[in-house]
Amino acid sequence: MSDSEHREMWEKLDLDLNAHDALLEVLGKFYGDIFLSQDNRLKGAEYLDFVLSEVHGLRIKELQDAKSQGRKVVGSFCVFVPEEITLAADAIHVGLCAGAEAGSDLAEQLVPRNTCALIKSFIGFKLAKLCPYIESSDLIVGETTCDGKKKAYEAFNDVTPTYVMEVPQTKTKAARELWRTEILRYMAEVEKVTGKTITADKLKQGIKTLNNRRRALQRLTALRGSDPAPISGRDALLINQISFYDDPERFTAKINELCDELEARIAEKQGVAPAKTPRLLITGCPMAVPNWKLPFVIEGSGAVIVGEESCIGTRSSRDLVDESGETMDELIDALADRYMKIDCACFTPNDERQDNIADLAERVNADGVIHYSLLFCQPYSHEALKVDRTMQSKGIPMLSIETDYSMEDVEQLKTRVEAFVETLG
Ligand code: BJ8
Repeated sequence: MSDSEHREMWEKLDLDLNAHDALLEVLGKFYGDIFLSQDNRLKGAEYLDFVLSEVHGLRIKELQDAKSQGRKVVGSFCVFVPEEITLAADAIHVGLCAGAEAGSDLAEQLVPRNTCALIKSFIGFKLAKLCPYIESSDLIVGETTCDGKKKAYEAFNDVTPTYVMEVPQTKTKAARELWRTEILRYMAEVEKVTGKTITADKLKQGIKTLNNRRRALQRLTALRGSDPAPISGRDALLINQISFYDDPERFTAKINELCDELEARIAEKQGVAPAKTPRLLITGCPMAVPNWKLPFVIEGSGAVIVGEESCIGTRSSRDLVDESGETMDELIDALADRYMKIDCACFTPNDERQDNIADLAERVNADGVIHYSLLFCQPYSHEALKVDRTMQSKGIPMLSIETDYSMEDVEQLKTRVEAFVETLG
């Protein structure tokens, strides 16, 4: 696509072209410094570079082309929204979580200052007219997870209609029933927006497509257990981030190719850092595009990241949906069961997350854990204390970090992370 075609498309989406140009310029520079500067990158990273370079270009064009053929676009903010239902209605599902500070000052007109950066970011991107994904969405789906998001969707609904799913806060039988009902309610909404009837066959196909995407990501997670680490944490995070934007079938094929390359690397004992480099697992809040600050700091401090226990990480790929059901009832049950396994810190109690982190730390051979909470995120800040105790009991050192999207604390973070990495050496 030429520059003028890009601009014409963005103009039609009513983006603020000047602000959008400035955003893309900063992002391009960031991307170069953080990703393209890496040594020993995989050949498969060309796919990542291409998708990111076209994240506001060709991918948006694909969405517009699909819309002109009558397909709908659904945008969501949380891994609780069952994408299988969206696919079963032949719609396209994209993640809307934003990981940049742009527009945050505008967001503070709608939500309090002491709201986490992730929430301010998605509101800010809408108010500042910066996000072509929000502008392409025919249905925007929120969810009742943390209090910050719940209240933010009320305010957001005044700006753009937002459909909200009720996510339970416990894992009781009654909570599971509520969630099953919510899946059916979402299905009815998607059918209304798309004008399509979701059949059991279509749903089963959607489940298979997304399970295959999860399997490719599970394969990647397993390969990262090797020493030397065959892929950087930055590139692995980028893969997880792209999984929320790109076409699921194309993504799965590309990540499986990349995993083939990783296997060959592992067989030759090659890696992105020498064997015995301190290996860190990141756990906590999701890191939405382009939130790459902490991984950049960590991997610039002599460590390599070998796993991400977060929604933009193993939480979204760990559990598959049972594919054996044939009837609509069986398939909806399978979806309800799978989604109720998500161990978001918004649940109480949420003990399975402790076990899942310990299990992942063991599988990827982590020497240490960095718990990452966004400032003002109550659920994850609370659980950081618990994760620390769990890690202590396993003899795995942990560093707890609270930060936001600003670059002001980068030097301070570097000092803390370097000191932590030294203790692991
Ligand atoms: S399932 S983690 S994607 S809710 S950082 S907005 S929790 S104050 S993002 Fe999440 Fe779904 Fe849970 Fe995953 Fe609130 Fe915390 Fe902000 Fe957060």
